[in-house]
Amino acid sequence: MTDLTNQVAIVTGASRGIGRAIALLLALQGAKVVAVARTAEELEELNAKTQGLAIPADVADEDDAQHIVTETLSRFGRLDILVCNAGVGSFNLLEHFDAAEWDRIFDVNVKGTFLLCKAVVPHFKAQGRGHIVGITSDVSKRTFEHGTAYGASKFAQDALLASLRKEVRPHGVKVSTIYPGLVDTYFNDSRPGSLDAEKTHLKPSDVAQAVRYVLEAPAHVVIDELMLHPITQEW
Ligand code: NJP
Repeated sequence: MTDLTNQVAIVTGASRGIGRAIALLLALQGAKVVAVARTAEELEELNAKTQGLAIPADVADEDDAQHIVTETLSRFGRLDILVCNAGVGSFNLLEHFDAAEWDRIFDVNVKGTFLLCKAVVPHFKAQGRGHIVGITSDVSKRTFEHGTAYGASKFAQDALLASLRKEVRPHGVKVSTIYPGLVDTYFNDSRPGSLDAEKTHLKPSDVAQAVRYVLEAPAHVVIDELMLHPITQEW
C-alpha cells in the first residue's frame, strides 16, 4: 500500500460536497491538503480542521492554476497528488440553454482540469512520480436528457484524462478517473425532479473512500478507472 502520510495533495472544489469529504479523509490519512475553491470562508473553515493550506482560486483561470502549484511548492517543498474535483452543472433542454452557461460549464469542468494538470505535469514528470485523480461522472459514459452541456463537458474531461494517462505513464505518473453516480451534495439542487437522496444517492464520503483506494494502491499498481453508483440507480 502507498502511505499517504506527509504526501502533499491539491484538492480542487474542496469547500463543500465531494471535495470537502476528500480533503478531510486525506488529511486524516496524514496527507498535507491544499484546499482550493473560490469561496475563502468555507476553505478557511475546512483548513482549521485539516491544518494544511487554503488557496482561494478559480480553476478556470490560468494564472490562478499556476499560482496554486507555486504556492504549494513554496509552502511544503513537495507535491505528490492532484485531485481535479471542482465542477459545475446545470440541466435543461438544449433550446433553453444559453451560450454563456455552456461556456461556464466547460470552463470549470474541462478547462479547469486542463489548467491544473498542465501546471502539475512538468513537476510530476521531473520527479518521476505523482498521481492525478479526476472526479468525472457516470455521465462521462452515458447520455441523459437535459444533459447536453454537462454531459458533453464530462465526456470531454474523461477524454482529457484518458489521453493524459497515456502521455504520462511512461514517466511514472498515474492518472485515475472516478465516475460517481448521483451524490448527495448541493450540486443536485439545480436538477429537475425530486429524488429521495437518502435512498438513491451516494454520500460524499463514498467518493472520498474511492479516492483513498486508488491513491493507496501499491506503487506498481495503477487503477485507471473506478465506477461507483448507488444500487438503486438506473444504468
Ligand atoms: O458539487 P458542489 P459536488 N474554481 O457543488 C467548487 C462531480 N459529480 O461536490 O468555488 C474553483 O457541492 C465549489 O466551490 P466555490 C461534479 O461534476 C457530482 O457534488 O466556492 N472551484 C465547490 O467547492 C464535480 O466535478 C455528482 O463555488 C470551483 C465545488 O467546486 C464533482 O463531482 C455526480 C469552481 C463543487 O461542490 C464535485 O461535485 C457526478 C471554480 N471555477 C459527478 N467552480 C453529484 N453531486 O451528484 C466550482 O456524477 N468550484
